[in-house]
Amino acid sequence: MDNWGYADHNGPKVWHELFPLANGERQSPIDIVTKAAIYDPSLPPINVDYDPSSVKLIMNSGHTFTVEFDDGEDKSVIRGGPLHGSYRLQQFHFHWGPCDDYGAEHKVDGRDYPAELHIVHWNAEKFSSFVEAAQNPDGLAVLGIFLKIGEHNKNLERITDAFEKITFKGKQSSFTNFDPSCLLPDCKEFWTYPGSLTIPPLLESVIWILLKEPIAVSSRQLSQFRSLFSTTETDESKPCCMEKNHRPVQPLKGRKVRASFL
Ligand code: B30
Ligand code: ZN
Repeated sequence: MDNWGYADHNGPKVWHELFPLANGERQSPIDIVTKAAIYDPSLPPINVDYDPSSVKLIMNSGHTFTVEFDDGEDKSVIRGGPLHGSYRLQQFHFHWGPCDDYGAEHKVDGRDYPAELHIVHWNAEKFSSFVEAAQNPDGLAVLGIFLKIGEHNKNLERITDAFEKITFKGKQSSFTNFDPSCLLPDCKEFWTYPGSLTIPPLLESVIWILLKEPIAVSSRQLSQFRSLFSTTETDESKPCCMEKNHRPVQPLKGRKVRASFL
């Protein structure tokens, strides 16, 4: 395997060759079996407190695009749910597939959604950097939101309008005044379970919080995601689009999924 990716020769099936954690005990994503989830009435509601001035830039990482935040102080945080204390917002990104039938990472009762938003936070009360947090079992909290096909999503326009500046891998562009809570659904009911990063190095440090209610985006908006390049502007190899970037579901291995709702 050269660099990891999502093609046959470097995709999720062979990640374990370089990242043995791929076969670990708390890997993500998973299929949420709703009947097996345990209702936990002691789970507080999720509380997001984001400052739109903390956003810094949008960039093409070659495997997705990320919108990144200034995480040098507690400007934007998430609290509540399964979390002890506050977790600081670092970035958000999406996963999608080659068509509108699948592309999310988590499933619900075997059902596929076409894409999934991940809002990534780290525990700055216990750890001094994202990198340190990512090496600890309670270091990261990722809020996951399913996307379904429906009406055009106005709140995504700021993001897709920036794509012309980040067409190729490695490109970045400044991004200002954006509050990702505008991308959340009205209902904040969630499932939660202990898992991992869904890309190498697949570290087992993520407390997953998955909202039950999806948000709607248009089919055209998802095709804009697929138009980004996973290659650099000057790549020797042939130009490639990011047509898919989702990891398949992984074994539960005895973990319990909790639900905030009955
Ligand atoms: S996920 O939500 O489990 N898909 C990272 C954060 C969350 C997830 C996956 C990865 C992460 O921060 N990775 C290390 C940082 N990245 C930069 C980035 O966010 O774009 C370095 C890298 O991998 O090259 Cu990708
Ligand atoms: Zn992700």
